[in-house]
Amino acid sequence: MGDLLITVAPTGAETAKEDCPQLPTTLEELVETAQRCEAAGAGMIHVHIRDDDHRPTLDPVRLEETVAALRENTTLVVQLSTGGSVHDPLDKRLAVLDAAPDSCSLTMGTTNFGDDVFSNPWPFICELYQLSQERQVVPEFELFDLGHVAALHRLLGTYGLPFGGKVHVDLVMGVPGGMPGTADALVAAVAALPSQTTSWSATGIGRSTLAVGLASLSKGGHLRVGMEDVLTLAKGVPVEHNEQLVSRAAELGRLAQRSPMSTGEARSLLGLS
Ligand code: KMH
Ligand code: ZN
Repeated sequence: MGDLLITVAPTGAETAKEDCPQLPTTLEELVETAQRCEAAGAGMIHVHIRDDDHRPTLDPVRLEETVAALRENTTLVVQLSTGGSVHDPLDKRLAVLDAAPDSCSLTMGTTNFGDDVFSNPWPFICELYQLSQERQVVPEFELFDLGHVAALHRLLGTYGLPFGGKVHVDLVMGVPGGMPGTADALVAAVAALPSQTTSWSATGIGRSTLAVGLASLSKGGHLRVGMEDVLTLAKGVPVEHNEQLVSRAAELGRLAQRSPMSTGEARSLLGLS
């Protein structure tokens, strides 16, 4: 029996292929990545897709093809990003649910995102949440800041539990503009989570990845890793494949006497089975 959910976020929307040729941006690369990450211990994949020029897209046909290909070639829980890139309009982000993924990300507030703004106005959050309930898609609540924890209390208090009845949260820490990627911030965020929360994971952006991962394990949380969040294994050592990050997460888990969940166990954790 596994008790550690490892989510892999292999691509993201912020890194350019020309700056990082090993970033999986084509469907073939994504499927190959997903298969190797599943074998290394991942239970869920958080997906951003790219167009033929490797630029972020929310093209509905591509999204559907991606969900189908991942289902055909892996048993991972398929989570589509509704965050997209900082330049994606809200209507296209809502339309992501048309691709009928198992899960979708749902960010609980607007955040300064480096020099950009990641826009998540309250009415958009409410519309996306209600749509996820209607379409029977399990949301993962992305919290970039302590204010987002308060917004999650408000959302659950207003609209009730998600489809499947489980509340899974992911703390995204260390974005320039959000909460820092530190153990102290993680402890504060976890202490403030709504009582309805059934599971939570954390990811630390860039060099905060290890501090956040270790803090999460020591507080009983789950892990998200991947090239969306970090591009080096150590200073000056680039990640060559997402599998390395998943394997390292599984190894950290083993040291903490946790073992990776199977994809079936991940589905029950998230209320998908
Ligand atoms: N690309 C970021 C602006 C999500 O996937 O839901 C937003 C993001 C969050 O990656
Ligand atoms: Zn994302």
